[in-house]
Parts: sequence; structure tokens; C-alpha cells
Amino acid sequence: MATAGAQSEPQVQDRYGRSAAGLKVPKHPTWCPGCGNYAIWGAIKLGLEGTKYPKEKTVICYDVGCSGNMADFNAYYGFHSLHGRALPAAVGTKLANHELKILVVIGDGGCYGEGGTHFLNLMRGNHDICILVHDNHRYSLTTGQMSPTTDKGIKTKSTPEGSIEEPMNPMAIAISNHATFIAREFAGNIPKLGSRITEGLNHVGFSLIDVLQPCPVFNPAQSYDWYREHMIQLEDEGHDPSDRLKAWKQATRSDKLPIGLFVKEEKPAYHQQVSELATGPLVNKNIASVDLASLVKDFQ
Ligand SMILES: Cc1ncc(C[n+]2csc(CCOP(=O)(O)OP(=O)(O)O)c2C)c(N)n1
Ligand code: SF4
Repeated sequence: MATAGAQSEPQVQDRYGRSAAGLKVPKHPTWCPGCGNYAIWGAIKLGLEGTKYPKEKTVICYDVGCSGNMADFNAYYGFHSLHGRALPAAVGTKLANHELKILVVIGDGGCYGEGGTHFLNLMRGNHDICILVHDNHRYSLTTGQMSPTTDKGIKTKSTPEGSIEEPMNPMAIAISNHATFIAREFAGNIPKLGSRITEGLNHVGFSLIDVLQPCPVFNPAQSYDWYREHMIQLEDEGHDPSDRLKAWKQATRSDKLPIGLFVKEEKPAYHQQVSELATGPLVNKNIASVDLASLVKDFQ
């Protein structure tokens, strides 16, 4: 009970009139009611906790978009970037301190569109980062334009007569481009997505988890129910994640939407092959004695 004369804390409210009092996060999420980002947010918490890795050695790199707004709602170290650049920021963070676990939170627009070349090239290097793509098949923050994963013929704000382009197939691209951990999961199954995130974070090397995320505002047709009707589980198909050819067949089938672990391969990660990093993380090195002048001269 407040004592006479004591100053009460100011109650900051979000746009739905909710107060953040009692929450263990800095702010309330601002996503629309029914948005799949709420479920993914919950799964990320489970996934990070599942690694049992020290919180102070975990970093989340966020991109632009509705998904990236999560930067305000997590009590983890993070870096908020824009337009696909969360991907190189994640690699830079890992190479500066390879004792960190790195999760990237990014949308399909940011990862497969704006950051598309980063996406392609990080796989080739087997960089040890876990990329979680909130794949709602739209650029949603900017009010629902088509994205690289929008199906052909779909009408959006930027394609009023129906989209002309074929959709990108992220699973097939990752399978053919050396990615060592490739999964697709559904926002509607939080425990399964959570354990997949743990698995992706524990995988040493590049991991991609494409999450089918309902956006009821700009993609109402692909609802929670729609996904449940169209999905099948790779586990039920007896899929072996060490078989890349069978993974390709599953990724390119058009009758159903396979969910689960497509590929898992053990291979040295990029940072494990850089000789300079063998003696410890770069951040721990004493660079005071490094002769930068002669280094700069080499490049002149
Ligand atoms: C150079 C540039 N390109 C595009 C934008 C606009 N932009 C900001 S967020 C965004 C959409 C991001 O979509 P996605 O990554 O799929 O995330 P979502 O909002 O769907 O979670 C776009 C196009 C911009 N501000 N500047
Ligand atoms: S626009 Fe779509 S993705 Fe963005 S917060 Fe709303 S429901 Fe979620």
C-alpha cells in the first residue's frame, strides 16, 4: 500500500492500454491481435533457455520489420539492424567473439529479399549463426507488399492484379547451397518450434529455421487453420536429415507443405577454420602492441 506522500511509479501504457508493470520484459509487444509473432516470441524464450548457455554469452541480431520489433521486448543482449543487414552483423559479432551464441530474428523480406546475397553467402561459409525467419509471405510492417515468398497470382498492395513472379523456395535454395542445418517449422506449435530453436542454436555451423508465421492482417488466407490443413510432418514421412537428395524432393513437392528437419550435417564451422581464432576470441586479445601503421601501409 502506498504511504502518504510517497511518489508512485508512472504507469506507461501501450496502444492497447496495457501497463508493463509486473512483466519481466522492457515493454509490451505491439503486434496486432492474432499475429504469429507472439507464438514465435514464446518459442524463442523456450529455445534460448533450452540451450542452458549463459545468458550473457547470447546475442540476438534483429532485422527490420514487424518481427524485428521484438528487439524491444526481449531482455537479452541484442543488435537491431535494418534491411537484411542483421545477417552480416551476426557474422561480425560471431567472429569478434566466437564464444557467443548468435540468433538472428528476421523476416522473409529482410532475409530472402533485401539481405538475399548475405543469405546465400553465409551458407557457403558455414558461419555459426542460427537464422530464424518469420516467414509471413509479406512485407508486413510496410503494410503488406509482396515478398520473395509470396505465391504467384496473389493480390497484395503492390500487386493489385496478382503477383507475376514465382515464389522463392528457401528450403530448396539452402539444400542446394551447402547449408548444414535446414528446418521449417510452424508458429502454431510453440514447444516443437522451441526445441528446434535449441537444436539450431546448438548446431555448430549455419542453421536456418524458416517459420510459417500467420499475419492475419496482410495475409489472412494463410491462417493457422490453413497451415494445419496443408502441413505434413517430415518425421511421419520417415525422412532422414542426412539424405540431401530426399530433402530436395520433400522441399520441392507441391501437394503438401512438409515441416520439420530437412538437413543436418556435421562440418567444421567458419570460425573453427580461421587460424587466428585458435588461441581465443579476438575480443580478448591485446591489440595495444599490434603495429597498425605497418598494416595500413600494406594496403596503401
Ligand atoms: C531501403 C529500404 N527498403 C525498404 C524499406 C521499407 N521496409 C521497412 S520494413 C520492411 C518490410 C520488412 O518485411 P519483412 O522482413 O518480411 O518483415 P515483416 O514486417 O513481415 O515481419 C520494408 C520493406 C525501407 N525502409 N528502406
Ligand atoms: S501486420 Fe501482420 S506481421 Fe505485422 S504485427 Fe500485424 S499481424 Fe503481425
